[in-house]
Amino acid sequence: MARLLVIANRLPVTVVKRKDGLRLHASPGGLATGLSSYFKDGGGVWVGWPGIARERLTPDERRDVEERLRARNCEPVFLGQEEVDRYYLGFSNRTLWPLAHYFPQHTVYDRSLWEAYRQVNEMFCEAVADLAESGDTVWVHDYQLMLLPAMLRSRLPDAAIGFFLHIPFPAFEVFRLLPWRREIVEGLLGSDLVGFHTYDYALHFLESVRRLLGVSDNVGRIAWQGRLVQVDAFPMGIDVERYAEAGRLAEVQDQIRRVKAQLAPARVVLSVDRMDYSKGIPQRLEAFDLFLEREPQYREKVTMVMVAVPSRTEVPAYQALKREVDERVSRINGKYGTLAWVPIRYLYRSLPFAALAALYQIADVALITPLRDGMNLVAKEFIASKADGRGVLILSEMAGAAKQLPEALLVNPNNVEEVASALFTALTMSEEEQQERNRVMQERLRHYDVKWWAQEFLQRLRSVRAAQRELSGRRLAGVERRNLVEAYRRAARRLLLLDYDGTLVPFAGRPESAFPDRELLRILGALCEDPRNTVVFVSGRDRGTLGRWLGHLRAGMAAEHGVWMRLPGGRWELVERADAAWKEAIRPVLERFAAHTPGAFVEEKDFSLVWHYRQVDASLATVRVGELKSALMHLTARLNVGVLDGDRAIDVKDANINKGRVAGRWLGGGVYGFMLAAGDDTTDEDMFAAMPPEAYTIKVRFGPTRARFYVENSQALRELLAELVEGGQQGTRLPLRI
Ligand code: ADQ
Repeated sequence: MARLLVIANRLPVTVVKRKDGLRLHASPGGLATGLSSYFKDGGGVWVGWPGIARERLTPDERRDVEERLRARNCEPVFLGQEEVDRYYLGFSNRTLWPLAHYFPQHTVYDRSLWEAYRQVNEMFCEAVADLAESGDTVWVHDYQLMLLPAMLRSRLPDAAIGFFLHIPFPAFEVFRLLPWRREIVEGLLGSDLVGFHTYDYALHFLESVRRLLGVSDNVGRIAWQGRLVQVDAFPMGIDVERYAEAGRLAEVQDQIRRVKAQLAPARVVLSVDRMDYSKGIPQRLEAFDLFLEREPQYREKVTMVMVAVPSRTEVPAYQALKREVDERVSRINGKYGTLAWVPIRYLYRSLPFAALAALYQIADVALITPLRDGMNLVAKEFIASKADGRGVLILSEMAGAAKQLPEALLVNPNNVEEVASALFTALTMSEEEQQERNRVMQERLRHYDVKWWAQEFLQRLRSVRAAQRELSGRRLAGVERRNLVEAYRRAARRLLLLDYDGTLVPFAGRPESAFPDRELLRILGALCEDPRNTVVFVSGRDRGTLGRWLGHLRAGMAAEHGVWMRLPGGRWELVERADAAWKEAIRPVLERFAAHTPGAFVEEKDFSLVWHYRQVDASLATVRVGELKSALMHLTARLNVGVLDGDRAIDVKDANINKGRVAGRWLGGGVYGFMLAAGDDTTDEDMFAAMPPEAYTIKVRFGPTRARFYVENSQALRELLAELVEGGQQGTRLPLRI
């Protein structure tokens, strides 16, 4: 049975060693709830660390733990204390976490921590590789395991691998600070599907891929190492029912009564998070201070209940934060408190579900103001808890959740004045307005709950795999390749239409350095010498260069996408009655754009102008190409001029000219038993489309295309042509039909 393997730093079960033996504590988070249906009947296995250092267990205990965990569908990865310190508290929480939350000042760059991170990712890889069976789906979670997808890909090339990041993916300007940025990005690209909470994070990731690896996406799809990788947003939801119905539980009602007795009649502002510098707790306290200062009528009328769960207490930045929060709380309580009223009730601990649920019920206002937060589930839990629709959420616009909860009072957490005013607005908001806002949010939370999230992700993973299979099926290999060689061998007349740049030679920094090498000339020479062959070079290049580089071969040529043509051994002829008067209008625009874009330059041919941007910084190129295209769209509207997207080049030329017409001319010139067209960029797609269905059309590069087949690169095409040269010679020589 195909299973779902969920890989996360922590298992949903924690092992605790007591004097009386080992205990297993379930700590099911949102993830476990969302995936529960996949875990029924052994349909899922969870792989992760069980929360206890390896050296604290004897070999017997370890076996015992293993057995007991397996009975709960969990597979432990045992980590030693040193590994936990370096991989988890170290690289994960002192490097990746602060960087992802835009705290470069807390970010530590330490090679030994990185090394530990890599090693622990390897350990996880071993564990998963041992466990995985063919057909299993692997879903890796979060920033502790960002190298794992690529590691798994090399061990399990055919596995379905998904990755979800629970924290923000930062803008490239921040991410680039990381010395191991490339490894991290490549690590994630081992997946078939990479998911984030919001589109912003997905776009940040795509930008990093573009800038670090030079690979652009097509609507979130990246062609990487012969595979498609999909990148998209999947905002994580919560178990809405659990919170919506909690108010009815006797245990929760009991809690509500007790807390109310303590706090009433004051109104309650609730703040709940892990004690983490990303959560903006000091700023929140400052805002509450300002609010009490400015609105003295609320003193003794409002109490802030602040729950902060201890977190990563071994990390220095967290210790400093704890001291700061303690001090601020006492300062405010000292400043405003009375014998009858404590302005801030501060709990530094984790709460059991019933206590937390009771606070969600009681609170009039939830003040959730992280400086950065991947999503923030507390905000969602608060809204879902409000069965009667009363209650106001003040939410930081820096939390991923703000994208889904725009009806909340959204604030900039750094703007203390704005947060203080939002508190006033919240406390004076009419019940109708509260209910109106909450109803909309509740409906949305109900629809996009945590089950939806898990299903949506896994469904998407399946569809990416299907698209991938379709495309990889077109790789020219095995029997298809043998058929091609055989068809070539048997044919009495053959037509080969070959693009030049990117197809026969790899791209060079400047167009003039991509001249043909000796090996290529040898292969092409042999192809052209065979009297059964009609070889045509179909290029966007100018005729001068083509003539100089390939003119000595017995081949046909088409220059500037078919403006000029030359029969084998013949002279260049102007075959398309092209117009070039438009150039005067277009050239200055292209030149102006080139002047403002370091690395770009304009190439002028007889009937076309080309704006090259191969050497332009990738993200600047994206911006400039968009601007240039829209400028050209206006200018070319009344001219009969087409704008073509080449490979890192924008080609402007007479609209009637394209490689499809070139193909048509040569096809019309004879009857061929074998036809082949090979090219690498969008201008070659016209040629593919013009070929008859039985022709062998080959895209030189993996990616979406109209061609029937693809090969990885120009080297692979050369190998194919070399094989044709050899195979073709073994065939019987047939008289040439004229
Ligand atoms: P966290 O940073 O931990 O999670 P959050 O999304 O708010 O932040 O999740 C916290 C969870 O812990 C909630 O389910 C909440 O109920 C619970 N919790 C909080 N305080 C508690 C307390 N005192 N006692 C008991 N339980 C408490 C990371 C990212 C988030 C992202 C999640 C999920 O940082 O941005 O939303 O993962 O992807």
